[in-house]
Amino acid sequence: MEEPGESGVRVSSPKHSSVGLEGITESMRYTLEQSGPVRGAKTLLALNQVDGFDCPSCAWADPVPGERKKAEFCENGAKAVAWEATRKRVGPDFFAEHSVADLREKDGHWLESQGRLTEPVYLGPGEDHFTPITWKAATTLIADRLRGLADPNRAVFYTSGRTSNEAAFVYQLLARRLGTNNLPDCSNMCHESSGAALSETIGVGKGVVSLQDITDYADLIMIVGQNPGTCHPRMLTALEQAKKRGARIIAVNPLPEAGFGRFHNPQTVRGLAGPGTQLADAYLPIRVNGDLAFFNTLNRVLLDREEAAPGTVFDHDFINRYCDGFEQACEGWRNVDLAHAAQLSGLSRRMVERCADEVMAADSVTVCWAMGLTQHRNAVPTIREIVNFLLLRGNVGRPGAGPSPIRGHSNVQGDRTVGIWEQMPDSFLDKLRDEFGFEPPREHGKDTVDSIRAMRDGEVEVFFAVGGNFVAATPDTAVTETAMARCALTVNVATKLNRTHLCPGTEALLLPCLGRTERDVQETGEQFVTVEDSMAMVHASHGRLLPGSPELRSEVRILTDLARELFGEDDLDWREMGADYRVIRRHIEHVVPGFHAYEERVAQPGGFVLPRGPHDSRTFPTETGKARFTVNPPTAAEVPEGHLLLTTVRSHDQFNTTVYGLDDRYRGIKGGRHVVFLNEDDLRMFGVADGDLVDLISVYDDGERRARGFRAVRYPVPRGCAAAYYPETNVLVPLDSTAETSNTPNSKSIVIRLEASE
Ligand SMILES: Nc1nc2c(c(=O)[nH]1)N[C@H]1C(S)=C(S)[C@@H](COP(=O)(O)OP(=O)(O)OC[C@H]3O[C@@H](n4cnc5c(=O)[nH]c(N)nc54)[C@H](O)[C@@H]3O)O[C@H]1N2
Ligand SMILES: Nc1nc2c(c(=O)[nH]1)N[C@H]1C(S)=C(S)[C@@H](COP(=O)(O)OP(=O)(O)OC[C@H]3O[C@@H](n4cnc5c(=O)[nH]c(N)nc54)[C@H](O)[C@@H]3O)O[C@H]1N2
Ligand SMILES: [Mo]
Repeated sequence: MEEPGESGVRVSSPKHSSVGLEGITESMRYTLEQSGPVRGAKTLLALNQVDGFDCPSCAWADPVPGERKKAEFCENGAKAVAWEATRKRVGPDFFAEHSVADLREKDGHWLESQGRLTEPVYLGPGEDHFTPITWKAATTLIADRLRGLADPNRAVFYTSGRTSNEAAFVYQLLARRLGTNNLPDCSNMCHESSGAALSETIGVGKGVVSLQDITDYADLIMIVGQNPGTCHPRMLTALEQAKKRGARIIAVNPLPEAGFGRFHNPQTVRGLAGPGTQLADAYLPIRVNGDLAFFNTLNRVLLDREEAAPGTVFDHDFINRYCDGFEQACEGWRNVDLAHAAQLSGLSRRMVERCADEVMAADSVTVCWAMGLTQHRNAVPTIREIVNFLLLRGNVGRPGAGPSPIRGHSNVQGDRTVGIWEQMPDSFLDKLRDEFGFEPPREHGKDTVDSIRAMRDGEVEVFFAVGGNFVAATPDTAVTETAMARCALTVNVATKLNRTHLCPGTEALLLPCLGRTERDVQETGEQFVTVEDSMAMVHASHGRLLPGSPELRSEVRILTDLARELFGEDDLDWREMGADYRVIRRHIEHVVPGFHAYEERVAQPGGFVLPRGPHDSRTFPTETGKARFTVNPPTAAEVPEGHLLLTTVRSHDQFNTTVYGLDDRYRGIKGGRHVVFLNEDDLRMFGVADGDLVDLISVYDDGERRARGFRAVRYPVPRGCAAAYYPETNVLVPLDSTAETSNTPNSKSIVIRLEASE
């Protein structure tokens, strides 16, 4: 692949502070470049406002209406919006000029920089250029192919988390009406492990903490395996608010991320001109995948203290009344080999004791986490152990306390809520049956990894994606690309061209859709959509800009038109749903708990919050009706002598597979992404100098995989650990290396060795 401008990576020291003036100038530069001054300003000012659109970047929650700033966005939100609002276009001339084979030589950054897709295009068997096709012909073709399947399970329907509640609901309805639960989504690679651990232990598969819990109440906020400075920048403002009222913050991360240091709030003069606010009070440089060992040790230390002075550490009233499994869990902690656990975590007993002091001094503790925890073999036990930690001191269901997985894509949580999941519970499927009068399939569908396996094995013929970049985001790139090519038909609904579109099946369709910033006008007038953020707030998003091309269709409309073609006009009220999104919201209201009076409540400024039993009333809808302690003995990935454990991270200049630029300002990297961060002593031991080019070779049961030409960068990562950027490193992640229970790819626990590049 061509890597423009990657020859000259420049490295400087990592930063110890975040945002400030550079954050503002960066977002302005990118906005002006992409959208120009007028379109740019118009979009930025509507971003995250009550009557504007929801930021298409991360899922961080918005402040209550009265407390929003004029500019309620961050540098990365601004980039995401400018990316969508760009004036550049990929029209029919583009595809006439470039063959698919030519385009495959380009990297993702180049592909997306070409601009917005403008009209539907088709690639026929054996052809090498996409050519224009009408919406009608495209829809008929897909319906024909789907109808022709011997079994509906020979189709998979992938969703990326930008899809609105309305489009997602219609999409899952279409798949289930067809007869399949094959609804893999990006969540399978993201917070699936959180969902699995939380459902089992507290009965709700998502976070149960509100924004106010963090800003106004938490005494101690632990940020584990999450990089808020880059991935959830508006969280820094919330953390600053918390700090100002005296909250303490502990960061647990193998990399000392800039967002843990001094925060220069771009919204205030003091933030820009003054010394800023130091966010983290303590930083624990944990080894990659050392978190289960760390939380086991922390819980054991708390147990020892409780046993030394009974009744002073644990919240026995809470434990007795609301929990089960406590005694077995204590037994588990007594059996922990502390010396071994310290080896796995890389954290000394003293560090853990100090952390326990902070915990005991706090009346309320919130634990926030993201991908640093979810993408390991033992991710689910790790998160269960965090729940144990919180339960011990009653830190669930009171102000400022609880587990808070910080979600990624802006509506990934909402998509799940309205049915995008290959294993929705029977209660949902029953409601769907009652609402629409057909029997939905009950057999669980395929998640992302199983979909790839099925495509590889010739068991799937149609791959349909609403958004995302499947082949770049998923593991084992070579395997996935070959698997995709085995499909008879691949359909991608997208805003911009990406690698996945260039891995066509025998036939392929690329269907351009409206983005969230754009006006969506249907038969009954202008529509809005709704989304749910990380804190379970549901609110409206109104597009403001003129569509990037008159041919663009909304995701909802593309799907309802397909359903009409597929099932006929006498089937469900597809036509009405496409013409008026209120009809879809009414269906959601009937099917999904918590959406009563949807239309009225979402019209309120700021929207409404979905019920969260554990948070609101200490109700735990688990199997036993109680919050559950579990036993999760410490484990970590085994790393043979001479090998390292590689974690894959996002740079400051990307949104998942979308690469905005080649810099990672906070980590001191400029002009390239093929870098690997290594500890000084490891460099010495392997005889590699800072600046050398190395190949990364992953080692797994089924053989080795290689990623070539990474510049070694001396960096303060713990010994035995390494970090490099995703998605370039996905070639190294074996398809079969996944987390227990959640089947999430282990993309943050990759055993590698280094070789000098040729
Ligand atoms: N700008 C921007 N914003 C984004 C995204 C983006 O790509 N760019 N992506 C969105 C999405 S979909 C998601 S899911 C989120 C992702 O948000 P994050 O999870 O914050 O993003 P990652 O870069 O994957 O970083 C994981 C963090 O965990 C640390 N880490 C790695 N391994 C371990 C480990 O074993 N233990 C611990 N304790 N820490 C570890 C890394 O050093 C890093 O700081 O962000 C969302 N927001
Ligand atoms: N090694 C490694 N792999 C990972 C991760 C990791 O940390 N390490 N993280 C995982 C995580 S957390 C996630 S969430 C996945 C992300 O996986 P995906 O969600 O599949 O990937 P994205 O890069 O977010 O998708 C970007 C594409 O979405 C399309 N798009 C953008 N906006 C819209 C829209 O409004 N509508 C439609 N229809 N299309 C749109 C554009 O064409 C763009 O190219 O990757 C996972 N893969
Ligand atoms: Mo994600």
